[in-house]
Amino acid sequence: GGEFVEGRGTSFKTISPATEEVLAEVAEADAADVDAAVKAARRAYDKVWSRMPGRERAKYLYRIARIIQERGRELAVLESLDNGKPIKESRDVDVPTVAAHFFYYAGWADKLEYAGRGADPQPLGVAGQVIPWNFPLLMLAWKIAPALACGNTVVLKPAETTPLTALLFAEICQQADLPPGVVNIVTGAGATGQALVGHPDVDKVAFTGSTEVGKAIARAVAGTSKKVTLELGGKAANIVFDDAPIDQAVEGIVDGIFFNQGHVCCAGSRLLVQESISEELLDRLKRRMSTLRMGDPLDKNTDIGAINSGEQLKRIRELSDLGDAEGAERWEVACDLPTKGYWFPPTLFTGVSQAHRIAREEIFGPVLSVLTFRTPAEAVEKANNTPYGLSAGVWTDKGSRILSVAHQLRAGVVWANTFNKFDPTSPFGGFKESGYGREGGRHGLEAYLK
Ligand code: TAP
Repeated sequence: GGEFVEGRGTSFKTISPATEEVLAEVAEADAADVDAAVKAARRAYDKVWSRMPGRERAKYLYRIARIIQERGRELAVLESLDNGKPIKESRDVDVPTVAAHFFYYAGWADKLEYAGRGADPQPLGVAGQVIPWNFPLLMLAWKIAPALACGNTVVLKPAETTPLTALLFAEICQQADLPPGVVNIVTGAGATGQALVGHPDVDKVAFTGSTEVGKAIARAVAGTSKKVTLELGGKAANIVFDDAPIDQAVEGIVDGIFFNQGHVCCAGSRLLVQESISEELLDRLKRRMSTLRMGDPLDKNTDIGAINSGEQLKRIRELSDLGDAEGAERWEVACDLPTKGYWFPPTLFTGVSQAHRIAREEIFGPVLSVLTFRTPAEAVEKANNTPYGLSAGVWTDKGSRILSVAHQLRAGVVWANTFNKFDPTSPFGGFKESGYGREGGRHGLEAYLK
């Protein structure tokens, strides 16, 4: 607790997905390292953190939030280097939202009696948290800020391809004089995550990632007293009605699927457009897509960065090729792709049917599947025809239609005339195979309190 130590496993390299250059060699934590981290977290929980008054815990969270702001540039550059996302996103979206999350939950630390869990809610203990590579620092904030505010200590495993900002965050915890053992970061791949989730002294498991691994985790903790929250995949419908403000909708569609290269669990990856306007909308959408600039993530003008890993690129290619094979029509932005690194051009498929795999499976890349509908009832039926239920978008000029359609959509978050808006005060989470539990807002506290 409180210091950097060598891992016992073999080390692994993390690379820049834009250039394939090695950025750093990272220690892999094995089961013994995970055990040491959980023990450190348990000691810190028993001796310091759970006993500390909320107003004192809040001071540490505020301090961390302020250091994140102060070191925002460094964090943004590191995130873009390791993840491949454009600097304008890491600088203007990820890092400010991370700081906002810590500020927000700092405010809750001494007001937990208003969390809706009784007069004197208690923390759960040690939280084991496993996060993905698409928003490395933001997912860390979503997990760590509410856990600490409620008085829990944490052991967090970042994804294998994006460990660097979590390690810088560990340094920030040192800088904030956070008591040793309150936050522990263990780097590694799936086996490290498995060891953490399965550790007998972990009281709470929080996971964000694929539905497949989420299900494995649910099975692993079944029959134990561990509390679990799972934030899994999505295949969100972005529904555009014929009375929608078209230019705004086009911006929302682009933001919905091309933000962060489409590596977004709540991405608007299925466009449902009303038949009468589909031709016009698609013309404008293609024109807008042609203006997107793809390239160096560290260039401030870049809109689309690199795909996070060779493995993910392979998966995007495979699913897109399946789209061709199933008879959908591919259109992609014509552009020269860099020779090094992992790149996939912004792409859309028309002529997609609900049975196509590109309409059903999470591609997790810059690929949009376009379907059409005639009536609001048909739109709702198609939107809900998915095993997932994380988010959805509705574009229309009519307030009454927004309310009626949103009410019928089986999705945790429904955006109206906007998309991909995040705020720490607002709960986020899924229906069906998108998982259970909420992160953010007052609801986000429930996952970390008895
Ligand atoms: P996952 O395998 O689910 O990875 C998420 C996290 O879980 C990573 O830290 C991963 O470690 C860890 N992990 C893997 N196996 C584990 C296990 N058995 N027990 C505990 N932890 C385990 O996702 P991925 O492989 O990165 O991506 C696969 C697909 O999942 C993507 O193509 C995409 O469709 C989807 N995905 C969804 C999301 C969200 S937010 N919904 C996020 C990422 C990916 P390592 O990665 O270090 O091996």
